[in-house]
Formats: sequence, structure tokens, C-alpha cells
Amino acid sequence: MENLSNLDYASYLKGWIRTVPNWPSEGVMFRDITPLLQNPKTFRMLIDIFVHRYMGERIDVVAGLDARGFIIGSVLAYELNVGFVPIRKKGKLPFTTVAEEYELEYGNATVEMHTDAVKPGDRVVLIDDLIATGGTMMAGYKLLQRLGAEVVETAGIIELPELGGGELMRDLNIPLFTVCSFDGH
Ligand code: HSX
Repeated sequence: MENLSNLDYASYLKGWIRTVPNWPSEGVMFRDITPLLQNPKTFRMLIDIFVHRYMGERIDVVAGLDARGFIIGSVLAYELNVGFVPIRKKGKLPFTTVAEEYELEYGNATVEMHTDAVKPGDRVVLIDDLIATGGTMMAGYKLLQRLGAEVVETAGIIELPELGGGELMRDLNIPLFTVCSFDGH
């Protein structure tokens, strides 16, 4: 049996994230969370980090970003005994939506949310797997704000500091929590 006492949980979980060089394109070091999710022990530890962080707060809703934010966000919502709402890529939601466009390295992307997904004053945790430029997370944040919700914190598993999103968000006073970060290689 593994000895998990005195463990730095964040470093341990980081060790279960696989780096795939040159994917999806040359020069990109892709941080793959599938090993972390696949192992029942690390999946539970990961979820528990978020549950412990928010279980004492008054949270009304967990909002997850398409698509990996759905995996952790829905389990977190279930454990906190609150509802889950998806923030989806353009064109996927059937009801009335609000939309937010943001810039990618090449071109633009849009995320959408149902207009009745949150109520004014709802206290929300917004979650995704990774923060790179921060564009996706900030677009989700803006949608929630436009609907009158209060984003208690934005949360992710990984921050990539080289891409500047975390720093930008902190400069804008957007609360952000991540389990670990990866510098360069
Ligand atoms: C990736 O891009 C992740 O799953 C996130 O949803 C997003 C993070 O990139 P960025 O918007 O912070 O640059 O597909």
C-alpha cells in the first residue's frame, strides 16, 4: 500500500498529469489530465481538494467550462449538494443564451450559457481543467457576471504561468485557485 501520510497532495497529483510533447502541434507541451482521472485514488484526491476548499463556503452553483470543466465540475457540484450548470462552446445549448466572444492565438471563440442557468446574487464556483491565456475562464466569468451572479472563485487543476492568464486574472482581481502549475518543459 502507498504511504500517503505527510504527502504534498498537489505535488503528488501533478505527478499524475502526463506531458505529451508536440501535441496537438509542434512545440506544444500538452498537459494531459486523463491519467489523473483514470486512477480512482487520484481522481478522489483531486475532487476532495476542491470539496474541502468550498464546503465551508455558501455556494449555490458550480459552473463548468466545456469540456473538461464538466468532468470535475459536475462531481464537485454533486459533492457540495448544489446544482451544476454548463458553459458551452457556441451553438450547443438549446434554450435562450448569453454569449461571450474571446480571442484565441489564431481567431476567436465564443462560449454560451443559458439565461436561466443562474439567478442574480447566486454564489458560483467556476471551474475548468486549465488556465493558459485565461481567455476561456474570463469569458465564463463575464457571462456569470452579466447574469448577476457572484463568482466566489474561479478554479482549475493546472495553471500555465508562461501564458500569462493567471497573472492577468490576478491583476484584474478575479479570484483564482489552481492545484498546480507547469513552467515550460
Ligand atoms: C483548453 O483551453 C482547456 O481545456 C481550457 O478550456 C482552455 C484554456 O485555455 P485559455 O483560454 O486559458 O488560453 O482547451
